[in-house]
Amino acid sequence: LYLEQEIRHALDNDDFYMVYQPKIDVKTSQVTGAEALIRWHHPIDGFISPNDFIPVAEESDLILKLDKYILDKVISQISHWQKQSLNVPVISVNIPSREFQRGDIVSCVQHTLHHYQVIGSQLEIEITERLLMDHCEENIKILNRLKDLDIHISVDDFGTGYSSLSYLVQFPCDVLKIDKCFIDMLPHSKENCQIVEAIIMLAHKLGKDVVAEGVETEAQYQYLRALNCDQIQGYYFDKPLDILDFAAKLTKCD
Ligand code: G
Ligand code: G
Ligand code: NA
Ligand code: MN
Repeated sequence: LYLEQEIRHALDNDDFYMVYQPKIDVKTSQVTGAEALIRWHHPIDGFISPNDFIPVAEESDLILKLDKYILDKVISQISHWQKQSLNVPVISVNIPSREFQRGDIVSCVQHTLHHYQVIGSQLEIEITERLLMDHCEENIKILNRLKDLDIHISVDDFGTGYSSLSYLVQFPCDVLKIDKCFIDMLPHSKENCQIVEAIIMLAHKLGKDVVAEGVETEAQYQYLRALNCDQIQGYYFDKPLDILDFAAKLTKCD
């Protein structure tokens, strides 16, 4: 209950902020995307991980408020960078699967994009594999409405859940993100190599792009490059960056 009250307080005080972790195009080595991740320095307790407070928010309707807050922060930031004539890549936001069942994600996103005059194709929503299973028909409708707004959809932590391949085929998603746990053991574990290779082939056959997350070494990067993985996200290139450091990576429009 303490944490729940503190989250409410932090929302009112605007104590959260977002950091942005670049996604690198394997072929061109350019930053072609970024994942927005929330951070919180509590005035007394110090840094609190989203691993600790997101689940608390998810237990109540607080998550709906938090997601609106995050969407507002990220979309206003995109607009701000664009006003500085920066080439802003596609920015992704994590939306927990409960949001799809309880909140009105589509109208919230649509309203916020319109408010800041940002086009839908600037935004990506990272959903979890769990969403592919829960409330399947309903969720497909919602994802299709997001796609109608030109928003990209990616499936996060792919390979760790229990999505069946038939759901994957039905789902209107553009990107699969291979979970870090498979990347960690590359290229030494033969099994993990086979899994990663199979996911990349599957994704490409389905017309989807693949992002490898948690890439930390040159050897992992080279291996993924050889397998034709599309994008890389991980400490090997960049940690999540604050807004100034991230903006410094972007080129200017001419
Ligand atoms: O960035 P970090 O490794 O600390 O994130 C820890 C966990 O918290 C990850 O599972 C990540 O997906 C989640 N997380 C980070 N930022 C957000 C956010 O803005 N919204 C949601 N729903 N989850 C987030
Ligand atoms: O659950 P999700 O995939 O959204 O979580 C992403 C989390 O992974 C973020 O908290 C981010 O800080 C973390 N992360 C990103 N790249 C790396 C990496 O190379 N190594 C480690 N250990 N964590 C990473
Ligand atoms: Na994510
Ligand atoms: Mn992930």
